[in-house]
Amino acid sequence: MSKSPGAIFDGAQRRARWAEAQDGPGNRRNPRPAPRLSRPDAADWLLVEEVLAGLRSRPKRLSPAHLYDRRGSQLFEAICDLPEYYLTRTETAILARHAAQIAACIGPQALLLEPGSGSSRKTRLLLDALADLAAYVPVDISRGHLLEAAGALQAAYPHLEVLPVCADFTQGIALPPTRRPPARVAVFFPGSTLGNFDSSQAVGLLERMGRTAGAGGGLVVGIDLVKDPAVLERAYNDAAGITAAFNMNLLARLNRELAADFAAGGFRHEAVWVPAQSRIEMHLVSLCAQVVHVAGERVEFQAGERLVTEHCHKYTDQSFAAQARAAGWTPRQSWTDPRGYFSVQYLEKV
Ligand code: AVJ
Repeated sequence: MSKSPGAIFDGAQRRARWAEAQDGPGNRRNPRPAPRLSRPDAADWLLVEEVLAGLRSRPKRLSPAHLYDRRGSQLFEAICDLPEYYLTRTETAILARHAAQIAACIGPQALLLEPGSGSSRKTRLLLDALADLAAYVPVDISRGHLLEAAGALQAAYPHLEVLPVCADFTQGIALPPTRRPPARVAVFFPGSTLGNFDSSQAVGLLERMGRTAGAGGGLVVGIDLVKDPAVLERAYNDAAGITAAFNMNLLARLNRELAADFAAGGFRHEAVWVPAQSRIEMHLVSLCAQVVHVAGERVEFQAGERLVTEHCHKYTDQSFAAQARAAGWTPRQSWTDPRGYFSVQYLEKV
């Protein structure tokens, strides 16, 4: 990189400034090399406040974001390979089959931003079709997982600028400075993660993504479609019990990180299709009347009481288009699989 004396910031300085702004004053004395991560403790702070608020609400509820600590992220990876969990396989097949068309929608020299990037496995299908990407920005709340995935990706795509951001993407994302100015920003939001958000939250999230992408920005989003309830319920009640372990891991995490004392075996996993809301609901059902302590607070459970841990909304093309339009996005193109199980949509912010 050439240093022009007149320039206020070169790339490295801009990057350091950005990282500092993301990290906040508490971390200024502890500089680390770029790429930097935003707000290392933000997730912990959110955890206490959100968990206690959720346990005081009726029904008791926890944000599905808390399912994804390191162990939870590993279990989710295992879920993706389950025979019953058709979502990942189906979406991957759609992306593989239509990558060239999707890349053509995104256009040249884009910055590709992926909220909740996890292992970035599906991203590679797009990266292979997007030869001249300005940069790839994976955003994930699980720091170790994010860094591992970003490192592997950087090794596989040495010429691509990979800029990982550790953050809760629901809080909005500040774009890191890139070496090459992007022609546009395209948000990649696969996996039906959008389905975790209730309708008004989903609209808010899509709006924030629209603000991040800006006018002319793009959105590639994967949504799971409404189908036979038996197929849906099987996908969240797998025979091997991995989804149950994923759900139950939340309690182990609370025990570990919030000094909670959930008894092993005090709850069971349940996943039910709720047609009126067009969603699968994942619950932890209390097996007996019990008292649990979480971060110093006493929490009572009745026998059979449900703690809601996740909502997984299923869409039709129409219901999704209505939500996207409400958030200022215009649907441009969509792709599905032969069974019509899953849909990948391209939208534009005009
Ligand atoms: C990652 C939110 C898309 O809703 O299918 C999988 C999470 N939960 N099995 C989904 C999940 C239980 C998954 N998403």
